[in-house]
Amino acid sequence: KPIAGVKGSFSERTFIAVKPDGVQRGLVAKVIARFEERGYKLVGLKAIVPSKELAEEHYGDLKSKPFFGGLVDYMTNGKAPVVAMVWEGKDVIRQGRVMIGATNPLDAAPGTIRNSYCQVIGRNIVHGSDSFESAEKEISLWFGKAGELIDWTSANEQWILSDN
Ligand code: IDP
Ligand code: MG
Repeated sequence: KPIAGVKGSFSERTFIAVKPDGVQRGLVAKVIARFEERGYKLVGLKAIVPSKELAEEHYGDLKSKPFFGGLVDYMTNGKAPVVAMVWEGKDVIRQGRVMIGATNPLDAAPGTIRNSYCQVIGRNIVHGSDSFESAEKEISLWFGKAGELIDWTSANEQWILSDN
């Protein structure tokens, strides 16, 4: 099966990260709670100061942007780690983006993570994969080593995922 699970199925997976500003501000538990309480399943979690190479690859599509250097420094300077996670469940890639809210926190809808906890685009505390292809790339980049993702069965599954 693909590393991001099967698109559209209960096994779909997304990469979510609390960025260093979110960790520094003590918001890790708040972000985790949003996903946990919705019934998504945590299948990978670690605190990591990413290498420059990892951050540059992660944000590869933004390489030409004027803020790229600052973005990579902010992610990698070690003033706080990134808390990297993989969450699994129905439509979790798209839902994760909706729960996080718009890139610019001032445009983020009320109730979203960015609306609730931040003000500016350069310190928007959280990352989420924006497509199935991004999820595949990002999960393998951050959790590529064997054994870093855990397959497990939630005892709550039948209560969260049954349609009848
Ligand atoms: P996303 O995080 O909502 O997917 P992207 O456009 O992929 O947004 O940008 C990745 C990250 O780059 C943003 O979350 C933000 O941290 C940073 N970023 C994007 N645009 C700007 C900007 O104009 N100034 C500073 N940082 C930016
Ligand atoms: Mg993005």
